[in-house]
Amino acid sequence: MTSRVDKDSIEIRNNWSLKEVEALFDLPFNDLLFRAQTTHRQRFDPNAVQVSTLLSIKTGGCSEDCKYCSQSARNSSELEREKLVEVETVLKAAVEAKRSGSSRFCMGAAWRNPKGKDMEQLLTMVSGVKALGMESCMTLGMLSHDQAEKLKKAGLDYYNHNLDTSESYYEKVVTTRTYQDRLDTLENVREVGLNVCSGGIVGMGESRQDRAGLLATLANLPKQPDSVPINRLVKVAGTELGEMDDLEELDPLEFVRTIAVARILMPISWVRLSAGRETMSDELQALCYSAGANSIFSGERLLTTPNVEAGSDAELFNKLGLKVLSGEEVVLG
Ligand code: SAM
Ligand code: DTB
Ligand code: SF4
Repeated sequence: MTSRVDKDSIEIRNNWSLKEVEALFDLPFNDLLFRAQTTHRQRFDPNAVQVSTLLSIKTGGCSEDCKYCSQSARNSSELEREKLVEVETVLKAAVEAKRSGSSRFCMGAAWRNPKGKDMEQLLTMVSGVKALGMESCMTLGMLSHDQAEKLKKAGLDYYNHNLDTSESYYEKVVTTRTYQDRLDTLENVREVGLNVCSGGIVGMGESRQDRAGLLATLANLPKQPDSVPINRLVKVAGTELGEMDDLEELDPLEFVRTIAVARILMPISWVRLSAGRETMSDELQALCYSAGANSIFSGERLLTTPNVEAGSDAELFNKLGLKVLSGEEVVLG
């Protein structure tokens, strides 16, 4: 299958060539934004944003060598290693997230993959969040088919597993698991009927062609991810990328182009402005919303790094006339 038409007659293609995607990146900025906005309005209310909250349920001491990550045991960041947190603590945080307007609660663990002994506790977290009437998401590293099935049965809605970058740039960023390992996890997640959340990081020194490659791979998956987080690298002291003095922040307009191309390629996916918002101006975020981003992480913390200050999203949403979608309004494509 190379393309399908969804219930609203929106064409969803999974045969994007790298050249076609690069050509989108190369469009004059206004033409690119016009196309992204036109696509966005086919399916979504352009003035509405879905909000998720993140909680780190197992912090630090990770065996993997992701060069951006504060939680890798192989870097020299100051992060304290912690155990898997208690279910009660997780549910308290979920109640608070719901009260502050989040429709999805995302739990992240610094693991290569979950161990058998942790599964019971994870499944109880999922059913607890579900009972609160929130959507649940987990990101626990690589997942077997059997683990994915158990999480699905417990009521998990989404699984987040990022491709991070293009296949060719990948080895510069992670060596302890392959690109194919990541694709295999996405397949296991998809096969059991969990919604897929998958995106990547930009600003790691990759080229425009790599950004195009990442987005083409995501769009060409057998089913496009339901959510696509686009992270801008947060330079964390002690990590390899954080210590690279000559690594400059990605040009803000190139970041907007990346959002716009993601929107055009994946017309019915939630495109999430993820890590890196702390250092984005209101103007840059506003451009991202008009390029088709329609989801964010709220709260003052991501997993281990700061997010935006309390109240600043509400203030910006007010200025832009954006509304936060309630759980009932968040419908899948
Ligand atoms: N350990 C699991 C894994 O790697 O799949 C889940 C947690 S991991 C922190 C989730 C994602 O956060 C990564 O795949 C990466 O895309 C993003 N991320 C981590 N550190 C980041 C940073 N410093 N800047 C931007 N994004 C980051
Ligand atoms: C994703 O793509 N971004 C979130 C979520 N999925 C789990 C994580 C961002 C982490 C940023 C660095 C930190 O706070 O440790
Ligand atoms: Fe571990 Fe995930 Fe961080 Fe990689 S991104 S070091 S797998 S926590």
